[in-house]
Amino acid sequence: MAENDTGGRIAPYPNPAGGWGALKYVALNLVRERVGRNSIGTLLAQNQPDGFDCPGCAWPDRVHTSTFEFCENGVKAVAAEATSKRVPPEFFARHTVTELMAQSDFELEQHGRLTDPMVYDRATDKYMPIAWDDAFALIARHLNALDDPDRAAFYTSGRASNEAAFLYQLFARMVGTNNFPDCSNMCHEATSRGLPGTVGIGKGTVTLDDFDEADAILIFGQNPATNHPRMMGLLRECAKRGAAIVSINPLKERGLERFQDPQSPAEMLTNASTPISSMFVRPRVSGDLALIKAVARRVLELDDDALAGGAPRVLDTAFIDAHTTGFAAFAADLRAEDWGMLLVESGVPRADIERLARLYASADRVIACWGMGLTQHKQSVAAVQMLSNLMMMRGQIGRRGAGLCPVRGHSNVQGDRTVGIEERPTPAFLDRLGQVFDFAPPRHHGLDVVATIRGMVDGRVNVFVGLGGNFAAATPDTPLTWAGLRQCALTVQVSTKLNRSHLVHGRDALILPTLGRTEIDLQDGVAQGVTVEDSMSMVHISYGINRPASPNLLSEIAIVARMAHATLGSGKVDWLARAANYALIRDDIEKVFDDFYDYNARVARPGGFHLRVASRERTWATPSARAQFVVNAIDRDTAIHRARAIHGERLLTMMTTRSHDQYNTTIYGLDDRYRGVFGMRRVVFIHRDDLAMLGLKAGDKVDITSVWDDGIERRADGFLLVEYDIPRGCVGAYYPETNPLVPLDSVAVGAGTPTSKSIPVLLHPAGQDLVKAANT
Ligand SMILES: Nc1nc2c(c(=O)[nH]1)N[C@H]1C(S)=C(S)[C@@H](COP(=O)(O)OP(=O)(O)OC[C@H]3O[C@@H](n4cnc5c(=O)[nH]c(N)nc54)[C@H](O)[C@@H]3O)O[C@H]1N2
Ligand SMILES: Nc1nc2c(c(=O)[nH]1)N[C@H]1C(S)=C(S)[C@@H](COP(=O)(O)OP(=O)(O)OC[C@H]3O[C@@H](n4cnc5c(=O)[nH]c(N)nc54)[C@H](O)[C@@H]3O)O[C@H]1N2
Ligand SMILES: [Mo]
Repeated sequence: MAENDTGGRIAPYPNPAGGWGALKYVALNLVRERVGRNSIGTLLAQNQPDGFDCPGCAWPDRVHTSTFEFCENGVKAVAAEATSKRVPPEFFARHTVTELMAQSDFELEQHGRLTDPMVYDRATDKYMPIAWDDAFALIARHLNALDDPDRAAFYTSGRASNEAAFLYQLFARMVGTNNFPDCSNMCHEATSRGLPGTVGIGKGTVTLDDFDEADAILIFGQNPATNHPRMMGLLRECAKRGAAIVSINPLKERGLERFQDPQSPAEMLTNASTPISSMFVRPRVSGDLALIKAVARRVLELDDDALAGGAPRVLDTAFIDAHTTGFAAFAADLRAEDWGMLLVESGVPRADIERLARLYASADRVIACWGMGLTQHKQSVAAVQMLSNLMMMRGQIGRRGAGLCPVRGHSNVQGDRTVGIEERPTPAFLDRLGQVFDFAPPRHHGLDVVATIRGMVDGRVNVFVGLGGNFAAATPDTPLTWAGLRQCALTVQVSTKLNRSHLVHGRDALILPTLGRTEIDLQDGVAQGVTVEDSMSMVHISYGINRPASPNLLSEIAIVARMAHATLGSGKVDWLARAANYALIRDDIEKVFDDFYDYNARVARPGGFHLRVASRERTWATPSARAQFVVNAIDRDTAIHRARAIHGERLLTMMTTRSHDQYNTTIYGLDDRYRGVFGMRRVVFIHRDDLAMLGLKAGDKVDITSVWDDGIERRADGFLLVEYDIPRGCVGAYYPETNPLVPLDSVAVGAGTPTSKSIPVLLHPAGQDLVKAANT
């Protein structure tokens, strides 16, 4: 056990994930947020037929039709919204923005819910109250003054409902831009850009029922016990009935080792737990493309053996012949690959590759899941496509019990993209939108997150509107991003809680407080529901049940509608009518997207409906109308390779992940108990031999710099070293503290995702003169 000077503690956690530990933390959170007894009923309405969709994550649930499903981190997300703490105008009167900047993200979150619209006042460096109409007039003035609509950017975070997101994209396109940076650009973009090239659509192909029949479940780069806890109950069922679960992750995450189900009285009373993964494959950070390629190569060779020995084929040749193109070139590329290189690049011992290949080749039905461990690297698009190739080799797509399962983050991030939050819209979509609303949408592509930041820094983008999220903290290259935001003429944040993005602002700045999903949304006296699409393409309706945090909140839809009305008038679209009745927006969505036929009727059914995913039906929306095997070479000239050539083994590859007590940039608490970290966040997980190699020891403080070729020094200071079971040459730390280290231009090829899970870094004893150190 190690103590640090701020009272933090490192102590391995002996218990399984879930269980009594989870219940204890739930109680702690309800107390911390001072959630009143009356609101505790809220928790029971989570994911119920007449309740709200959990704002925690995008994992689907069967409980829209059955019983309450317990989820520790879902409770935290709900408690954070249902908190009785408030940030009223008097709070802003007491603090300048400069003062608030000195507070940590954790402290900012603790103040509670925003209650009134606020405008920044330069003279006092404080936010002052503003009437809603005046706020909308200010936005309209800025937008209408732009010489080019592309000087505005409209950010979306994935909690926005389908209705809010649809209205928002319509508004921005009527203003004249496709600048839609969104959280997805930093998240599953490699999935959304990679899968269309192989199976025709950038979504998963499985539903929950498929898990009941899968023989093997491969989990790449995902930490479900923390980030998708409702997935754990399902994995436990799968493990219990004998399905093989494989964790492919540099870390042995606790939840993938053992899980105690808080819903199982037997496990809770006897303090028993269920082992989850039967196999751990541990690539080095960013080694997945090489690993998957190596497995695919072995599957090909196992098929050669079968063919030679007269045994049943390993490849699903019927599927390959009837449904795919490109197999010959793909197989030739695999055969030409150098084994030594695959072993080095993946970091996985040959025996583990062999075990994984044999397991995959012998399982009848396989589901492949993946999270951020696969998507936040330079070659993420290639890795997603290679996984899709591997699954296609054995026809594991589009049949029961098998398929692709990207596990999304924000509860409606998938739905937002479905309804048009897309900086690269298709011509067909634009045609339809233009027809339905009688206008000419802009045709040229817009800016994603990284390009928006670049645009702000260059002074091209100078109005920023954020529909939720925390752009200033979630994005890479923090000092550069902040400089970009600060040169904006106007920044607008539609938010529920105080965050960094309110403090790093443009010359004019607005905070527009909004209802959360747990709150009753009355329009014209009628409670309105909003719809969301989960990670498995189920669309359902969500009704809030709590009293709004303040009488002066507007719904996101009302905010978008009134912003649009003030900017564009209501000649073409009756914005305010839509804000008064959200069913009208669902009618609009139905007119623009065929798959939403009978939207209002179908969403009224318990559990909602499944949005068609063509690849699930083995219909391939690719140019060839077939699933396409794609050849992807392994890039051996990445920033990490180049930096290692200069710095040798001192160069480490850093992944940035979530702790157990945070929701992205929202920090609920300072513990990450499954990884044994308590009361602190500035830690670096590192292998014992790397500590020795660097002449450092656990408990030492280090400053971190990243290596990039533009001569800018990027650093994050004062991190405690924690000896950890992590592959050599790799280190781990938490986000967002480490975002200053991610170079803006370091992105996934073909997706633009910041490479926040493969940052080349050097560690220096804290306080050392880094320029001198780098030269020694
Ligand atoms: N409680 C809670 N729930 C959340 C969130 C939250 O912050 N808190 N965030 C939401 C959002 S937006 C998202 S996107 C999801 C994120 O959920 P996850 O995808 O689970 O995200 P992370 O915690 O960032 O990282 C996941 C895993 O990737 C592994 N990893 C790192 N590098 C590599 C690699 O190179 N290869 C492989 N194979 N693995 C690697 C890490 O060890 C870690 O276990 O969760 C959503 N749900
Ligand atoms: N280094 C590094 N960077 C990363 C990642 C990483 O793994 N490593 N992960 C990336 C990923 S996967 C993602 S998705 C992004 C997340 O990026 P964002 O989505 O921008 O960030 P969040 O932290 O989820 O946003 C939190 C804020 O949203 C507001 N909010 C909460 N609920 C609501 C609501 O109902 N309505 C509105 N209008 N506002 C609300 C609150 O004010 C809160 O402060 O970060 C990315 N950045
Ligand atoms: Mo995400």
